[in-house]
Amino acid sequence: MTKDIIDTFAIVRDVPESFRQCVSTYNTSDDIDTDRAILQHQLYCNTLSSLGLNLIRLDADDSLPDCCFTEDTVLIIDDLAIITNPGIQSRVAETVALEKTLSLFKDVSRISLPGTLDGGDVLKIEKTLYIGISSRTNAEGMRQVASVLEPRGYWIKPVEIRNTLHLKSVCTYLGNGLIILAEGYFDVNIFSGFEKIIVPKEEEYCANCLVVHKRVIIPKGFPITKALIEEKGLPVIELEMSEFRKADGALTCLSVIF
Ligand code: CIR
Repeated sequence: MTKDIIDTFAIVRDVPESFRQCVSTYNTSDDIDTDRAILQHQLYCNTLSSLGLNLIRLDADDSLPDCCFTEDTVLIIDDLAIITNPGIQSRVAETVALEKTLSLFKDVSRISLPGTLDGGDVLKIEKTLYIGISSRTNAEGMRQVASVLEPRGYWIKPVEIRNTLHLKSVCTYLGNGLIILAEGYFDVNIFSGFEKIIVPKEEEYCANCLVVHKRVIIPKGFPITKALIEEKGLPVIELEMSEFRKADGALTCLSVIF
């Protein structure tokens, strides 16, 4: 019998006043509304708390416009925090605060140049880490993760991705062998052994979902995908994510859960 390990903590970081200066490729005429982003972030935090997670809430840093996207800065695997080396220079200093906090809880290891890695490229399913090789994460970053985790019994599998920011921008794991993904961004045969929900083209943003204690949090406004998830018997919670979407961010990006 396998024992479920229950996630207890979520590290989040407040939205900085400088959020509008974040890195973004999102094509919109609609500027980011920072006040609305702060409100959406608060509702996100409230939701994680209401699902039983203890929040570790870090202060925003206005010199780091993307700092609310904590997922990219660290991988937490068992007793180890692997501090990443984000693949865009403006985000590298975000790791400092995360390392300071996590060193209170975990052993620490670091990805270093020439390796780069964003946490959004790492999809962990049981003992396997699928790592997106992307514009942010390179093969050397992946190799460094492998050198730390393979001796601990993990498997590392590269996934070449295209036309999207991160692997998890287009693919997340819902548990019990079920993956949700958008087609056309990587070779989906890598997940041949899994049951899949394929999101319709017009709802691709909903391929990034956040599972907390068997509830699936999805972005608001994607009714087809919502129904597809509910058909699998999974309870869904919707959250408005409009301002984070404009920043190329999604639900998993805003926390590190362990
Ligand atoms: C960036 O481009 O790095 C941020 N604006 C968005 C990061 C989103 N993070 C994620 O997908 N894990």
